[in-house]
Amino acid sequence: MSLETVKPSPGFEDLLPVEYRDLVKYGQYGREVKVSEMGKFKELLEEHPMCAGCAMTLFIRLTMLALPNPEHTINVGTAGCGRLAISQANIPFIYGNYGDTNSVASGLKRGLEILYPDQYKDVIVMAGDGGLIDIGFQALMHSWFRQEKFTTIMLDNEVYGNTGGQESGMTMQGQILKMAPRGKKTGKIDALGLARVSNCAYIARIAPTNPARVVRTVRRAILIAREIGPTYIQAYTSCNIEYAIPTPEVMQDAFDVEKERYGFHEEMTDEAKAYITDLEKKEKKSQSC
Ligand SMILES: Cc1ncc(C[n+]2csc(CCOP(=O)(O)OP(=O)(O)O)c2C)c(N)n1
Ligand code: SF4
Repeated sequence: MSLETVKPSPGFEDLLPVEYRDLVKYGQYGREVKVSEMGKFKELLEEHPMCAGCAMTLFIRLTMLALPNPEHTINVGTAGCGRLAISQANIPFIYGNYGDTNSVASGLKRGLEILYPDQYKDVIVMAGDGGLIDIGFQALMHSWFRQEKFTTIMLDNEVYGNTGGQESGMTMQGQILKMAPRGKKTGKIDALGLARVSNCAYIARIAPTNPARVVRTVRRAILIAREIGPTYIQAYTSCNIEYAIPTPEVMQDAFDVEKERYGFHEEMTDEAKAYITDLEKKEKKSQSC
């Protein structure tokens, strides 16, 4: 997809559904949007079938706002709750088999680089903690070892939400779940540490408590992946169903967990730092002109 394919052909505009026309006229394609503008433009993600109050949905919605070039972005997902929303957003979605996301994304990114040498095409994997750290572990690690230039976002709800509450490698030790009635025996896997020893160019841990920070973090990860190397974001996106968090308390839970053990953390290689600092400086300058 590109800006040209998004635009309706002359003469056909009136025949297209109003939702599509609005998306082209008032959407995100071809321009940057800010969190403060939410409600004043047509978002890439407007409908989803996820549970009421699910923090994962909020995070995905914010991720969509962060895309530097939605018309040149492809999302790779897989089985799990997140894909229910991601696949409904107005950017192309590829369903990798459960466990295959990072292999699919590797091939896709390489192919796009060959096909479009003059245009950045952003590839993002967004998948659950089970899909990435358990069943997709090998593909995840090897995409990092090979230094594949795309962003991996783990939607870390610390459980297999979509299949009714099994423990994952990211579940905390001792946690009792519907299908882990005796509590998890082993600790939470240090996925951030694994990303670090794999030389990921940019690594962040975040909870969806500060929308502008989510947008800035995702944007940085995507921009750094374009030029420098693999980037990884681990996002606390609670499962209010499996963790029995009442819907009105979902955000309070995010603040509490953030304070206790999921504080914002960002690190990057020196090369990534130099690149993003320069880029952000240039962007600021062009905005003030
Ligand atoms: C190869 C394979 N194994 C198992 C499944 C069944 N399955 C579908 S979703 C899922 C769990 C999803 O958990 P997670 O990846 O943590 O995402 P969440 O639903 O919690 O967002 C499983 C085991 C599958 N679809 N494919
Ligand atoms: S089961 Fe959990 S993670 Fe899945 S949509 Fe519902 S609240 Fe969200």
